[in-house]
Amino acid sequence: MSVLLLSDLHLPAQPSRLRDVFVEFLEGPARSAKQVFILGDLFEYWIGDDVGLQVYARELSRLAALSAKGVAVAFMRGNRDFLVGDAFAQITGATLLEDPTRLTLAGVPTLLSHGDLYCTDDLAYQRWRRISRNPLCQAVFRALPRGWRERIAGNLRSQSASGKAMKPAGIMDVNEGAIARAFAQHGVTRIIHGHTHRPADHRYDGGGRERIVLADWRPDRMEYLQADDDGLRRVQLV
Ligand SMILES: [Mn+2]
Repeated sequence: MSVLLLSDLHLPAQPSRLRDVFVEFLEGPARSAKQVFILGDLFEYWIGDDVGLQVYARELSRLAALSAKGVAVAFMRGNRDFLVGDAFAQITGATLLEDPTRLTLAGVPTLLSHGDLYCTDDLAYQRWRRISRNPLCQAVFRALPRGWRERIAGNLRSQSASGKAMKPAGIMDVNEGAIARAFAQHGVTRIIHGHTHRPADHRYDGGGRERIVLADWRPDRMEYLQADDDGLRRVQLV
């Protein structure tokens, strides 16, 4: 029985091939897995459970069906869907994971994270992260009418897109010092994360430690990571 991991699908609110392939994944390979880990940014944005549960009703019903079948679904919030809340968990049967979470995966002590925590060179982003994760700020945002929240989310997305164009590419990647500290602090030999949209298998200490970066989904590449007794392998859906 395998464990499947994926992140950064960035499913839009509109109909999209990404959404169709995700549903096919839930009705296909996910059904024979033991566990499915979604490590953040499943959604392009999530402005509150009240709206998200409607917009993504089809995907959530398939997640619920998967849970009902006995597949353990775990969801970690990313920087786009950090407002995913208890109603999401209730309706899908998913467990909400803290970021980071340590576990033994395929026999290896492993740390799972969305990944943005370790992008410590991007000081402006880390400042935004602290504000956006503040419970009071979140409560104020959630209380706004839907139209306002959509406008704010839209503005943040375009700011983030223009900000990215201005920033040197390196600062949007993880900081290797922060990664080294995470290996040591959590006593793991493998870290699996997404967020950076730089899918790769990094090895350290002559292969003794590794950092697996999950692939973001785009029209020409949609994949998940499969972990079982034989190790890890990336599986292409598209
Ligand atoms: Mn992200």
